[in-house]
Amino acid sequence: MSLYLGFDSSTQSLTALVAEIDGAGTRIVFESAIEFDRELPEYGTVHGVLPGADPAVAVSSPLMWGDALDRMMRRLADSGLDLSTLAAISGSAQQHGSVYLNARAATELEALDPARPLVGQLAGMLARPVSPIWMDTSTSAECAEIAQAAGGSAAVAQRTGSRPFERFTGPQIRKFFKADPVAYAATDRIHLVSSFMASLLAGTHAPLDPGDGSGMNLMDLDTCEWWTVAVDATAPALAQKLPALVPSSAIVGRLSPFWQRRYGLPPARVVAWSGDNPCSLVGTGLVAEGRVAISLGTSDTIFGLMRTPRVDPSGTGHVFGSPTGVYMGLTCVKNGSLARERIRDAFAMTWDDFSRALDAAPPGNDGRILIPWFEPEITPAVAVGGERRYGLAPDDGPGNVRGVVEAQQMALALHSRWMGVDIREIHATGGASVNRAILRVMADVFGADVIPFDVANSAALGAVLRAYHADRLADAQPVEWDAVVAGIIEPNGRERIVPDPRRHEMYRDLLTVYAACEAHALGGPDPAPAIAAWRARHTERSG
Ligand code: XUL
Repeated sequence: MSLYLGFDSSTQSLTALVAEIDGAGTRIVFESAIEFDRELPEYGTVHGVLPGADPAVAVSSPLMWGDALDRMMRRLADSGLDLSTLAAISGSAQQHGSVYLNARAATELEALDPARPLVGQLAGMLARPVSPIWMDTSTSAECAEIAQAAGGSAAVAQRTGSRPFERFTGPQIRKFFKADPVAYAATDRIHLVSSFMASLLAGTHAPLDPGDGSGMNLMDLDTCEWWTVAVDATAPALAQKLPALVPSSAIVGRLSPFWQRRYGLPPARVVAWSGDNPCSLVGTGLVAEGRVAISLGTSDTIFGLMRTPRVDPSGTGHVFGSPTGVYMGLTCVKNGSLARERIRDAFAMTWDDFSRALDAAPPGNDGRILIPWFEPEITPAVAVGGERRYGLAPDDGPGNVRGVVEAQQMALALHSRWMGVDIREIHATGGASVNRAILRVMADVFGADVIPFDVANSAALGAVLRAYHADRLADAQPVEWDAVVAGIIEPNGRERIVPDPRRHEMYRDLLTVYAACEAHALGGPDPAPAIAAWRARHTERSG
């Protein structure tokens, strides 16, 4: 029986999951997380982000991510697990974030001293001390410049799967090149968080997989190669600085001598890392078309597998590569867990209080709407944060709790229509998916069964399963994806949450009100008539 290790390097924490996998089944034998703010306070992050004056800028520390990896490896080595049968390692990482390494990195990654912590040896390899991450919304000018040079937003979307987006790596690279051309010139390799972490494990520059590569506005979705037009439109000499693109199942090396000697680990295969959403696709078992998953994490995302790419004509959604070799559609809402926390903290609630408050306000919230754009939003694009309330008093605890939960689910429903999936079943994952009260709202808004999973971190689970899949492929004993996800992705039938048809009808109607409020918050007409009409219809019905 072999062991497989999967990491999830997310915005706020690093998780490691180890599973024993053989033909008969999968058993999770180790799970641990390092929360950056709490366990690595010396880096000074708040929710995994370095504080700064400009709310549009979001950067984090690549040294902190490396430090967390070193500490997690020690935890694993001290866990008492017999790691001699560790066959392969892969990982998932927050998407879009970039790490800038200088020319010394290539040799220094190979010659790390196992007697010394990783972090001290990493500092000298950085061409830029910070990494812009997916929460950054500061590159609208660069998006416009790239669009113009590459034939327009629609052309970029058609080729790369997404129109130029502020958080995507291409616009971020362009901003860095413009702001600090000297440091840009001294950059030898620009990694995503995923390929950076894989490089640390393998002790050499690791390539990128198409799942994460498609989050850059630089990759041709069709060929899975760099699209020269976008590369040239982004920054000079960029082609030489980008990692190679390889299939998601590629073995990028072996666990380097640094880790072997430092922690007595075996030379396990290192499999290409991918983005957290592509990994979650696998970790929620979505290896066939027709179902979707909703991940309630720092960002809330809705995604599903696509056999052929259908690009979003409205420009809000994305098509990424799927680790299974086809495509996935995704919509990302930025005001996810931090917006829920904002409301919870404003009323000094625990999560149990939050669930009780949600149940204390009526479904539909009497037509009162909260637009929870506490921070600048991605979907729809909102450059300056600021929440809006329609008929909702700011001091009404249950009303605001229901307001934030309903708004988030309605936003996901509204902005995922472009995927064209008739949603009958939703696989729920991410930290907040343990909250059944939230999942009930999800079921009612979508009119779909919601299936929660025992393993909330589907991204780390997806990384474990990808490691297993690639390892078997490398041994010329390939396992079909259906078989890889069978067993572990057995939805827990007992907990399936079934929608209430009457409530779903009500939410379908409320969705038009929500859309009117969103449109108003973006500068459109007053939604008061839509709200009043909804109230009249629903008071009549319940009266
Ligand atoms: C997806 C996105 C986020 C990050 C962080 O496009 O920006 O979901 O991957 O999790």
